[in-house]
Amino acid sequence: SQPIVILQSKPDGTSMTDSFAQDVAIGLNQTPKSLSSRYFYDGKGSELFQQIMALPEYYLTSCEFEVLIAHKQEIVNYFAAEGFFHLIDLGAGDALKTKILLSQLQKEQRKFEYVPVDISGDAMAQLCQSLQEEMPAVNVQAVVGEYFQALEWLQANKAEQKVVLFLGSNIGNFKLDESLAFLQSIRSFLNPGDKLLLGVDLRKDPDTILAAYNDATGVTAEFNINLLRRINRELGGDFNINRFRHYAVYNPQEGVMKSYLVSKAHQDVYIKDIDKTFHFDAWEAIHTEYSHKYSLQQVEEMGKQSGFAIEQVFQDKRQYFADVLFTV
Ligand code: AVJ
Repeated sequence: SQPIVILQSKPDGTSMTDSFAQDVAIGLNQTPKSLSSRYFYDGKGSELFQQIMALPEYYLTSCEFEVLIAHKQEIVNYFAAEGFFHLIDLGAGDALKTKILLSQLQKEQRKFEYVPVDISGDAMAQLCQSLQEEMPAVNVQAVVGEYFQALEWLQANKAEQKVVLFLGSNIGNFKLDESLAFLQSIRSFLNPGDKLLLGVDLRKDPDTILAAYNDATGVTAEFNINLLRRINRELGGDFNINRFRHYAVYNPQEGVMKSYLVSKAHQDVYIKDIDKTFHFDAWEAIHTEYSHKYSLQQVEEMGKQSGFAIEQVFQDKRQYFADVLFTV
């Protein structure tokens, strides 16, 4: 069988490109304007995100590495004790962190299939190739698609034993009600004994959080602005990217980092594929991303409200980050 399944179309039959154009048209027509962070991850965006993960300011990745390396043995001990299971990795990306668990599972000669899911086809192709080279014995079934398509995959394989990974604080991109709905829908496709390992960024000094989204070298700014470049490339937009700037701000009461693209001048932008001109006032902002930070009580409560119980919490030494193991 092919190692990569590409789920290109949405349930209503429209393609991903159609929905990108549609979502951009809707988002830029709204007041206030917004674009979804799910569109950050084209080939260039995935590459930029890999650079972000290597930044000294972006503590999330090194903290989660620390957690997984320190606790890999204990973590995989909780995974489906007997028999074959599917390890479903939502938003796998380059899967550098997951590879820590994969090599531990391999070392213990556990029987499983690895199912990485990501919206970036480039990322999944690269991942399949690197796994083929580094861990040829691991069975891989990559899925290129959005989270809801991963949920369909879960539904189709409902009877199997499953461990779902949702690492890297990817859940932080959802609004709070969406994250609950998403966890509930994962839960509905799991059986007693199945697990969810959820990576969450914890609340901490606001300056530490702020710096992670305003790095000195400007990679995060480039990552945000790439969304406008992508609209230019794929939808025939004429954004002058020099006339927009990255702005990211943390709200310590809501525990959320909000990222924006701010128009530095009064300007009009034409997007050919939408055949529309969008007007920007000077200093008008497009909201592009939420990155939620949680308290452990909040995480426990989210789990409870979606039918999960905490089995164990794994943390780094500074307690910046947590990988929370939930069980059904
Ligand atoms: C991949 C969603 C976890 O929100 O921290 C990094 C993406 N945005 N820098 C995050 C991101 C800006 C990241 N997640």
